[in-house]
Amino acid sequence: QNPQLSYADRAKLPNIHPLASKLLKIMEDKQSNLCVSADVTSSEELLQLADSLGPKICMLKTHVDILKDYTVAFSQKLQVLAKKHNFLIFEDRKFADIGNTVKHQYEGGLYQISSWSHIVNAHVVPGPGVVAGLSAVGKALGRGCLLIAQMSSQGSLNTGEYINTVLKMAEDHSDFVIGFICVSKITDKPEFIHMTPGVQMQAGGDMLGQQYSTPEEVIHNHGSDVIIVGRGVLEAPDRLKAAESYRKSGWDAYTKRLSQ
Ligand code: 5BU
Repeated sequence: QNPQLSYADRAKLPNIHPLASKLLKIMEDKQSNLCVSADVTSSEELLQLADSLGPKICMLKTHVDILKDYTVAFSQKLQVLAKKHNFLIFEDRKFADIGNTVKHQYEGGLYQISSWSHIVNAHVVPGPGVVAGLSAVGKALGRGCLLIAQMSSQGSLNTGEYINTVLKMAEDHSDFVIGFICVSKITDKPEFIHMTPGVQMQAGGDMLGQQYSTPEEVIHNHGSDVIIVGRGVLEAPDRLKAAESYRKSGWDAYTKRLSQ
């Protein structure tokens, strides 16, 4: 049986993507496998969240298209905070079009996502062209992409054979794909990072199909690497305290996994 590699061990693997290595190193250094999903609609509030929760997280996930007041200055301030607190930015854009279109969506438009987001994600439904298109923009900038293997929501259609296709596509583009969005670990290849949304302290769901597992289930039982938490932190009376308790739960589940 393979011994469990630590985040630090994986950061040093010979074939690791530099951005994956950087993230794993951040996780080890900050003892955090927590990504906060900053699903707020004001850029001021998002920046404030990034500054206050920055020390607790390895990554901040955004949906820039829900901001009512996005500006280029906002994206610059966010990058400054990412440097200050040593976290990566992940724009959860879920690209899903032909290569030529996603290339423009990634690089251009109002948001110019490739200029400020370290990581983006994509659905594989269009076939390998979606990754090739994103890679044409992001690779030279040292960016990374996550492929959506499984969604957290009820009735999600990406099951079974779909996941094998995702794996193959990731392996074919390992110079740009650094991992997966998934419910549980889908490959033993330690170069890929598994990230899981749909996390709260209590299992359950919301009224619109979201399904929640606990940090312990996600990291320890299902072998994922990063917990992505939105409302579990955002709707808590004290967001900083909540972020710290998710960081601690995620980290404890990881050290428990390592010690087995
Ligand atoms: P929540 O408030 O913790 O439920 O937010 C989860 C976030 O993760 C939210 O921004 C979703 O858009 C995002 N998400 C998800 O919930 N499930 C998925 O499969 C993917 C993204 Br991909």
